Amino acid sequence: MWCLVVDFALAQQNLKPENLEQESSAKIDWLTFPWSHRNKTKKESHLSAGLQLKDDYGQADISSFSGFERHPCRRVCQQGQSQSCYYQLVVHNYRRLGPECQRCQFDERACADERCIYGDGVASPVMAVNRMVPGPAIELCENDTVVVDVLNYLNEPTTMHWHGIHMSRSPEMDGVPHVTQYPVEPGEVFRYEFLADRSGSLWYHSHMGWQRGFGVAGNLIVRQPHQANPHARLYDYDLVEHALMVQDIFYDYDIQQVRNILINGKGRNHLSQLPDQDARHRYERLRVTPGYRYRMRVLLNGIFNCPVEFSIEQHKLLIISTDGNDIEPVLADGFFLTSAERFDFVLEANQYAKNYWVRVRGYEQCADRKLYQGAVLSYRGAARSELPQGDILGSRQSRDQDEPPLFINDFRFKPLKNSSLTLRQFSKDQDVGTLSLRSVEPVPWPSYTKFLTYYSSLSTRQAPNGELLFQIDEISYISPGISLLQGRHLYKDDGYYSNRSSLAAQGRNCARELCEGVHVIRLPAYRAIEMVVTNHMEPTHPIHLHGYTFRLVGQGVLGNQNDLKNIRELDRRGRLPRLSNDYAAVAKDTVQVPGLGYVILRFISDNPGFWSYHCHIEAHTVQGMLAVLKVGGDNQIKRIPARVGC
Ligand SMILES: *[C@@H]1O[C@H](CO)[C@@H](O)[C@H](O)[C@H]1NC(C)=O
Ligand SMILES: *[C@@H]1O[C@H](CO)[C@@H](O)[C@H](O)[C@H]1NC(C)=O
Ligand SMILES: *[C@@H]1O[C@H](CO)[C@@H](O)[C@H](O)[C@H]1NC(C)=O
Ligand SMILES: [Cu+2]
Repeated sequence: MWCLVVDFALAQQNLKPENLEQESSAKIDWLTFPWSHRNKTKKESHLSAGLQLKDDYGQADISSFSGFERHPCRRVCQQGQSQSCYYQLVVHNYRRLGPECQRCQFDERACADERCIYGDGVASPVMAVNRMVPGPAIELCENDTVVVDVLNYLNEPTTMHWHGIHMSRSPEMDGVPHVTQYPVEPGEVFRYEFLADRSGSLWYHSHMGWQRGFGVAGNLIVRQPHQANPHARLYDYDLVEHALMVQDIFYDYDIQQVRNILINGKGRNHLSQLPDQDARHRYERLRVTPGYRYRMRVLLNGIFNCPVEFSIEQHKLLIISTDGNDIEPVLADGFFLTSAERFDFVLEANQYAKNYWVRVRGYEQCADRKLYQGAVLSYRGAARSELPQGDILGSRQSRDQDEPPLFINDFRFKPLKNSSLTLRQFSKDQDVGTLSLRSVEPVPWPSYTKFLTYYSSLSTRQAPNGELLFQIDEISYISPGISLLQGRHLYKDDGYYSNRSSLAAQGRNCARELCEGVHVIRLPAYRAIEMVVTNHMEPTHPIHLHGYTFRLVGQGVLGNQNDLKNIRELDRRGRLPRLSNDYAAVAKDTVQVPGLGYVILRFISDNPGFWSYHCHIEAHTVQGMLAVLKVGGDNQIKRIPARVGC
């Protein structure tokens, strides 16, 4: 039973929305519930007495709205000791700088207690998970069975995607509305049940509309037993407090404008003229003890076209993993992230024991607004509440003054100087491209493998009403009325799907006219697939593929826009070089397609199902930059009971 309709009586009993009403009195209209009990009058004293959440909730209820710090699945992972792990995620409307933040404004220590989402100190509606933005981190071990009840307290439908999990046994748990499931309506619970089929720094987020931008996202950390972890010896601690979610945010409902970047939901107020070191800002703090090495995880929950650069004052970062996939370590000064990308690094606390800035600088749309953000790396022994000296950004300097700084995954691609592309060494004067990273895990195919290549493109088109639509293969995605996976016996593919070839067969010229539809690309199952994705636009697009981890074997700039139309021909002429040896090609689930450039991805299509393939900039996904890969025939895809709705 995948789609549960909530037993309302039970849900109300367990979650006691009446209790929530106590602090969401009529004047707080942002905490609304589909089954709102607004007319129930509660004692006003609760409000004036401040927010005594702990008193107001019974023991059982606190767990419904808590983080998972004491969850039994948070443990040292051991071979063959997988567990079944249950979580409740309540997705609800909430507010940054809401009334529960009264004490936090004056006392930093009070902020966490009362589930205050302080943010940057600018009041704005958000969508929270268990009263948190970002939502609570889930920590698991590889092979655990995960059961998550997502309770939709919003007044709009939702779904949850488990970014990085392959869902190889449960394609119906991928969380894409009208692709792998029906949306979870307000007041409904949906039970996600899946195997943690790989390890790494993963995350969960809503796949519906702008909900990820409103805050519905959290870390999903899947660890391995010590013996299975190739980098285990490189660090002493792997703490969830050192997992950072960076997010670019909007204010109110103005989804047109990026207004700030936050780190774990906190940071300096960009609107204020206060200096970075002003004690009124609330920064995330990472505590370390001198002499130890810490694994840290950074993820960009990117909403706009806002790549970020990450570094830590006076420290080198030993980068060991990207998108949850271990790489041969690279010692760098920092790295860039585009939306949904992750890097894990080891920080050695080997500097003078004081406070240092963790620096995040925004580019593109974020640079237009000069957005940047900080967090504090705080050594034990340094003044606990003090802030580092100086400005957050300072200069982009290597710790080693004589050497130029080394940054990884820069989105500002320069056309390749050497088309033979055997550049595996990290030259000292050059930042390291993603393609130069090497996986510790060899590719799962032999070197003589022949790949089936699919050419795909990213572009924009103006709709007749002036709206700017984003496209894949010159088609803007339109969500179908049924869910593709569940409903696939209810329709005939050939009439229902649109793709480049089907539209061409209908005599449509998508290069000239606006093409929209349920964009489904068919790929055979259990084949070696290569996708060549070209970008006809100047900005970078981070492309994410569901259901698979792919290997990156080509990435670069082509420059000439007109040429991109003949991409197949260019490829034949060798203008799209691939790694000469893909043995250690870096494994990722999201990769940036450089502006006016291309990427080449390879994977074995051993996971039949309907897998979304889309740009991870929320604004672009919403405007049509999504397609679905239907991998395998109907008989190869797991049988899911057809339901027209839940
Ligand atoms: C998880 O399962 C896979 C496949 O059965 C196995 O190779 C791996 O060792 C398991 N990991 C753990 C931590 O038990
Ligand atoms: C460019 O590639 C050639 C091999 O085709 C190699 O000999 C040369 O050293 C490369 N140049 C650079 C700058 O790496
Ligand atoms: C395009 O869609 C048509 C109609 O559903 C289908 O027959 C064809 O296989 C699709 N082509 C590709 C490349 O996905
Ligand atoms: Cu995009």
